[in-house]
Amino acid sequence: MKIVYTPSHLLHVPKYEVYEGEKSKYPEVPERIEIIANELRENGWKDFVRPKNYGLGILKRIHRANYVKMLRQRSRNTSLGNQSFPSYFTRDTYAPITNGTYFASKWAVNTALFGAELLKNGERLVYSLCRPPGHHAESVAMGGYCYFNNAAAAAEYLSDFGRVAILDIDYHHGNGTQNIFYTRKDVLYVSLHADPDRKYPYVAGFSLEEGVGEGLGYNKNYPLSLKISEKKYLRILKNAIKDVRRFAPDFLILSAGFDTYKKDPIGGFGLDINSYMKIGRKISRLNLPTLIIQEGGYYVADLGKMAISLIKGFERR
Ligand code: Q9C
Ligand code: ZN
Repeated sequence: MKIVYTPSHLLHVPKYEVYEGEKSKYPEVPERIEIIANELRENGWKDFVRPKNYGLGILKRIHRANYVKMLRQRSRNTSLGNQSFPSYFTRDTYAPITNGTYFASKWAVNTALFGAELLKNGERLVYSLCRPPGHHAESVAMGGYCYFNNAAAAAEYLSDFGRVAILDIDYHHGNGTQNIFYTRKDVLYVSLHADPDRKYPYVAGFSLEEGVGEGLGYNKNYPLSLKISEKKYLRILKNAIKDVRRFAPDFLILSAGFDTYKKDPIGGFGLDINSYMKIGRKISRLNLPTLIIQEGGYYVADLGKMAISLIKGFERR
């Protein structure tokens, strides 16, 4: 398995998020990716590759040009050590812009695109260590620690070469990814996530959201109870996997968030480290070229263990 990694994400370090008007510690920290990368390396996964630069072509197929330009300019105009929030272009107060945000976000997209190109060229399993995460980023809006939608960029790239399914197992619904592909039938979006009636992003992720126009039937949401057990989770995952199989895609993109872990400070279903191996194994039985895109996960100390568990599930069939 190839692992796509770049240190560019280290330049994106927001100081705080704003919650109900109060500042609080920013959970989406650089250590998240560093821990995963280090533990993979120490445990024998040594095939690390650096992404190349893909420019703005694919990015502008999923985000509007003025949004991309806004993030570039705003990042440049935010001095080191400061952060700001754009008014029109955000959904919430969880995605502050720092000086390095545009740079890091663009390279997170390059990290996803490099993984996508590897799949196109015949790789069976690739892990793109994207940071910042992407699945909350919509065409013209950042939010939920996300700026550019990495998984959507990879899907857009691969959609030129075949049918693409995105399976999103982050704790939160990927409103951005859903939104970007909502009218399309060549990219399937399937998500398991905490019930949006109770959890972020609150306004999307309900089961009645099934796509629109040509895209009707190509969007599937599984909102879950906040205290769901591993057993029940795996049962619903099985249904999601069936949706993917029925679609018969050429490529699978797995939006992988580890905030479903029972100790996660933001999310937390009844899942343990070992659950990710079971999840990986089930998904691997689809036998599809698969690109794993890193999304959330905030119990930093155990992120490496969760990543290794997931990959073991994929590699031992
Ligand atoms: N502290 C991802 O996992 N909720 N984003 C903040 C108040 C925002 C999560 C709650 C959650 C965003 C990629
Ligand atoms: Zn999440």
